[in-house]
Amino acid sequence: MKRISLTQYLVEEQRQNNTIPAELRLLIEVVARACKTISHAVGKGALGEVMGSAETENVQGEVQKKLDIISNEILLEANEWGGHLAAMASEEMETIHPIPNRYPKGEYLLLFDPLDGSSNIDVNVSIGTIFSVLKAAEGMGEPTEQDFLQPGSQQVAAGYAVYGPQTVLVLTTGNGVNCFTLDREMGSWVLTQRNMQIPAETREFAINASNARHWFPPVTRYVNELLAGDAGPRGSNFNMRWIASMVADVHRILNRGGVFMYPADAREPGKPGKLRLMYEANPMAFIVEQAGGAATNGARRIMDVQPEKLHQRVPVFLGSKSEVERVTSYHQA
Ligand code: AHM
Ligand code: MG
Repeated sequence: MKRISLTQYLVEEQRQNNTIPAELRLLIEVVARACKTISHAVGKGALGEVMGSAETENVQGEVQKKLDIISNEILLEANEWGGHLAAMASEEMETIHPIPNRYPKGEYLLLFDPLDGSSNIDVNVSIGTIFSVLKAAEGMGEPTEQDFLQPGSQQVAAGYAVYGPQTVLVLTTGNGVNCFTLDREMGSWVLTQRNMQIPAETREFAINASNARHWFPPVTRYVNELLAGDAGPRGSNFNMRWIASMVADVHRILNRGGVFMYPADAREPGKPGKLRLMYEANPMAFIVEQAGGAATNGARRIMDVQPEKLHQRVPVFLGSKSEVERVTSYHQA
């Protein structure tokens, strides 16, 4: 089988479909290279002195792991000097990171969750990196937080890496979804799945059921119907999976269908769900839609939500279209 590298894929895509300008191609390659470095650090585990807590808190008040901070640094350093970016924003940093004046500036904005699934780092369960690319407004001066507050529909690229038994990179530039596997010996990304499509029908769902007592009625109704199995209104048995790494749950759904939910619940009204719109929900929604699935916040398409804050949280329902449409319709009933 002829191996197609990430570089070759991007160059051909640029030539044939004109969807990837040269600067964006460079950006994606730099992010992919950073993910390779993160994968290496993650893979060292206890041998790399990278495990455990850094004893600091991020802007969300969550205790940071050493690998959260290392991954953030890797992405910042890799992307600073290439000339393709105006600024970056990260789940792990309070405010935006403009490109330092000593480097040339480009027209893109990069957002990332450097290491998603933090609770799984120390227990050797799959974790990953999620990223989203926006275009800076024309004639933008010194970048501000405001420049990042664009709805997900404005994304020009999004992707995630999973550091699991294999390291994979899943990418969209708005022309379908492709998966690349890291060849660890060669150090290169090889195209291994073209035009991924989420199966429309599914018998699998993902939700943290320990929060069931806090759920709002539409979620309770939907999950109860699934749990009722073939004797219930759905007339079919459903299986449940919850990895607690969104990257791994979404990757499973891209490959064999399913629905992923992190709803808002009654615990903290000011905190609608756990996942962040800009670093997690938007890029995953872009990928899922590009693979024929759907992603909503229960009321509307996630990518239509106008962001108000960089670190804003949003309820998430994503995956196979028919299931996402059903649970969304229960919110409107
Ligand atoms: P993180 O970015 O701090 O790792 O949090 C996001 C993660 C998701 O990957 C995952 O779906 C969710 O948190 C799991 O949350 P919980 O521990 O509440 O089940
Ligand atoms: Mg994270």
